[in-house]
Amino acid sequence: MSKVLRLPAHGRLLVCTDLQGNLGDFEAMAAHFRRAVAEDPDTHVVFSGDLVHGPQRAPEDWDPWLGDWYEDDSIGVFEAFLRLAEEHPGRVHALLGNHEHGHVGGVHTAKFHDDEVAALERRMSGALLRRFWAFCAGLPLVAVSPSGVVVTHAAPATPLTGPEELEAVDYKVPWPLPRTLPEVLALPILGPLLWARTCPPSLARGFLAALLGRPDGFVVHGHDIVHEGYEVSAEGALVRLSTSFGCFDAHKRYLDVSLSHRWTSATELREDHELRALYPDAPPHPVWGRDYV
Ligand SMILES: [Mn+2]
Repeated sequence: MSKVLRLPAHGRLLVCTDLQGNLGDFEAMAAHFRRAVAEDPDTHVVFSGDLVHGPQRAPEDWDPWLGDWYEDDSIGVFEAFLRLAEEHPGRVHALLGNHEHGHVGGVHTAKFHDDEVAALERRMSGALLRRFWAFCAGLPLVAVSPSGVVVTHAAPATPLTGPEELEAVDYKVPWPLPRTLPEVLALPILGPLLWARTCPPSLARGFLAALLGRPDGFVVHGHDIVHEGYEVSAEGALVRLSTSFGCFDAHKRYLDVSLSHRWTSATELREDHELRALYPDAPPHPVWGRDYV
């Protein structure tokens, strides 16, 4: 399985980040995708990793930094993803996130359980678990389009000479697994691409040049929460997008871009055109961390 997903130079691309087991948000995204397909059958959707591993907490134990309450349904999201991919062959894609990576040789995350990998695997039947392992092991790391739009899970905080370096990555991290965030980030390529919150413009532009043969375009990534829904950074080389996890419904955003356009910078992205609300009818809500803490 290739680590680099190549998207065509025509049609439309939707990008959705970190769902972390939020089935309601998955269904909202699937509805946007089905509507886009009805308008343009040549539409692709990329889920940029972390489909799984959410909180299982009662509403009274909820924290406001987690956005609107939901209960983890990682298995439901995985099964719904498989159904959507079956419904639209070759058009529904996912990248490896650090949460999927834990199931196939990476560091086990410990956000909502001491070991989220073990906690999810305990809930799966043997047949489902084997299917999930094969799914995770086959996920690409990066999606690339000639339009200049590149999708990663976390920020591309790594030097890169070309796609062959990504193809050579082994998801099985050598033992002992790193234990601290600095140790994780020090893993070549996989550490930054699955865990980095941001990166300087020079690295982002170098990453784009290594994959596109030119330093323009932009990288869209998730992994870290933007409570406002999105943030353009690295002088237009990056847009950090939050479609689901950690946001209130009013702020959740997904990307909807033309693949026939040639993008030079994320500063070209317009609110309500390319940066769209997951829930356009959600009532306004103050932004956590900005309007209140
Ligand atoms: Mn992540």
